[in-house]
Amino acid sequence: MTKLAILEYPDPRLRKTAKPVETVDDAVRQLAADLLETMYAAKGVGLAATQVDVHRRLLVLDVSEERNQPRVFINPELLHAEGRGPGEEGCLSVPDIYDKVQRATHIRVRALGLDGLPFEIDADGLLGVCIQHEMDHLEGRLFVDYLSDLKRQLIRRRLEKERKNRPSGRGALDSAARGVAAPGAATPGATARGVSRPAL
Ligand code: K1U
Ligand code: ZN
Repeated sequence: MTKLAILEYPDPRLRKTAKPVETVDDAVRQLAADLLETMYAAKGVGLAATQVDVHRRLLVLDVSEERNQPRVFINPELLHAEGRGPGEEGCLSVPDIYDKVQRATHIRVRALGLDGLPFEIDADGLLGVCIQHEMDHLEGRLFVDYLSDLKRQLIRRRLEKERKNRPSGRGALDSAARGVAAPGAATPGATARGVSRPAL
């Protein structure tokens, strides 16, 4: 498994729309494993392929306290949404920023699992919020898009300033120094470990 580099706001690659996964094959299963490793290492509860510069419709989650219930959603579709309420959100691509976002309180989602078979799930609470947040990533949307222009501008400035003050000063591009594969390494090309992977 490979820990991948997570793109950070306002990187324009976070704005790409992901394409459907055509076949659930070993390359897709490897990507899911790498996303889970990356999510656990970053102490997140979810991660979308977009965040590691892979523009395919795949996301992973684990909202369990014990961190032992990984879930993988391939080509997720929102079948039903109802209710509306605020929830506190964070994002590994917008580090150390948390704010309230209004989302549907109950959702039903259909997706493919790692076996390529469809499943459906009803979700509310953190699981429901997290699925909606990750599905937004696949559309190139970020939770900060729901905040005011002023807040978004302040967040952008704060993150840019913090990135400049990092020892390397190169932010998400400095993957090798952080021991992670370069963004986009899961698409054709070499990772930081020099392993190339077939296109999805
Ligand atoms: O970057 C991501 O998409 C992952 C993100 C998922 C998420 C968490 C909470 C609400 C919506 C989406 C995170 O894991 S942020 C970090 C985190 O662990 C966390 C933040 C707030 C509440 C619970 C967990
Ligand atoms: Zn996010």
